[in-house]
Amino acid sequence: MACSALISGIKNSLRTKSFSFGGLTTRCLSSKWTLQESLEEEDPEMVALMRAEKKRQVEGIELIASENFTSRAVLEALGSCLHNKYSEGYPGNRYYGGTHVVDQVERLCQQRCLEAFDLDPASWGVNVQPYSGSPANFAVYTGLLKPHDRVMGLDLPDGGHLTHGFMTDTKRISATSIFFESMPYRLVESTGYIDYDKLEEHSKLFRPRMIIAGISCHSRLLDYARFKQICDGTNSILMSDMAHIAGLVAAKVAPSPFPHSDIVTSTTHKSLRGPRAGIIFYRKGKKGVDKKGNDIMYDYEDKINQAVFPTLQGGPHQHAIAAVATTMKQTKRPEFVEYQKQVLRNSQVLAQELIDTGNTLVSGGTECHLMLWDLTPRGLDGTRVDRICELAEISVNKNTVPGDKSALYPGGVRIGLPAVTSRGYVESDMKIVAKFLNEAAEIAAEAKSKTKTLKDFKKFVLEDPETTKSIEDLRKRVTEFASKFPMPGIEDH
Ligand code: DSN
Repeated sequence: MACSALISGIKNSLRTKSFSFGGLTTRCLSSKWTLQESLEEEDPEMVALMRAEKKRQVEGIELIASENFTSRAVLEALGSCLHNKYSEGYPGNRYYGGTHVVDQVERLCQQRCLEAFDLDPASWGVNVQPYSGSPANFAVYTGLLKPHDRVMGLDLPDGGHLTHGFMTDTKRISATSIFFESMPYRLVESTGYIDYDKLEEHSKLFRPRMIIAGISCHSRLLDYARFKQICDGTNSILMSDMAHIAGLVAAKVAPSPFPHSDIVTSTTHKSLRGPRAGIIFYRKGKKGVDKKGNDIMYDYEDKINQAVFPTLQGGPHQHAIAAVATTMKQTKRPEFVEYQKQVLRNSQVLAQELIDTGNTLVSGGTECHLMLWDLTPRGLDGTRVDRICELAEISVNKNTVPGDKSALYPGGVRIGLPAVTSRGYVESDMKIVAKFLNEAAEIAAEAKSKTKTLKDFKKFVLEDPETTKSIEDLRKRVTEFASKFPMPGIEDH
């Protein structure tokens, strides 16, 4: 039977409650529920929420530095039949039957990940199964460290990520600090740049097994060569977490961590603009030669793969793996490279506009897709400005600035350009965005001057007639401006 005839036979028989294969007629689904119902028919309540979120995304200005608007192609891969398949194990060695197709999906994804970053398959391998960035990082620690081994990562209040070992004076927050011993490195408070000298000095005392080069909120490019030199001094593994800048790296508009790192982890949904997923690159092949002249080989591959499955995860999400493969293919388009360049141009212009209008950015500017706006010189804080921005449909996130005493009341907001650039914002739009941000800060300052506590402030901005009018006026202009730009992806999803 031709494929199309088979499909149309199945469709017809589903409507008539039964279908037939080789003469065997099977009653399988009731006439009322065919599993062909649209989401609209099946779950209108959820569709209403999705429409509300879509409207928010279309009408708002999305400046969360880690977010992006992925393509229709990626969303289609995520919504595909690959979602249905279990495939514990790795291509060619699975614990379930029926995996010959998803084996090809996963191999294609691995190949494209290596190609996206110009990596030689003899020297680098990649695991594409981590569900996202945090599981990817923890898989590296699980595979390459013993419990209580020591790690050093950028402190979270200074711009590092939770998974890089975050703990406070009284509590071990991240699992990285619970199961391993973590000591942070920090910024030079006066400059906002990473204090590599202190990292080097402390690494000689702490002797970490691993040093993590990665950021969640830092607007300067990392000096991977310096990290490597510090690691060499203590025989530490260098793991680079390039989640934020992976798209810039793939487009070769930011320095690559690969030449200096032993391991590179990433998410795929930030500047890369793919699905929510994680990936781990590891060195393989020859590492060097011992004193007797014998080759020393990297031993990361089995350890990483074992850590991802079966130690930490179960079945890989093949629909996400397919979407990662599509994303990696997209990195080879000239338009992708142009997009990443535009992200950088937008970031430069917005930073300069903010500075020119009297604002302070940590480190005095940016070299990447994000910046950290220090509101303390304006007598403000991240929480208040974030709240006004949110009411005006501008999404940013409150963030600590160097010298902050509490992560609960941070002094700044993080601003990133990947998402709006995917919608087509260019340099001239950045001037308008800067104006909106300044207006939000002015409203926050006015409301702060009329209230005592943060609780009072939050109530006041919802109730005070003059303030609500100012916010509504700003919100109207923001939504009118943002709605003009196209939205990638699937209309109505
Ligand atoms: N939540 C991401 C970020 O904002 O940087 C990291 O996991």
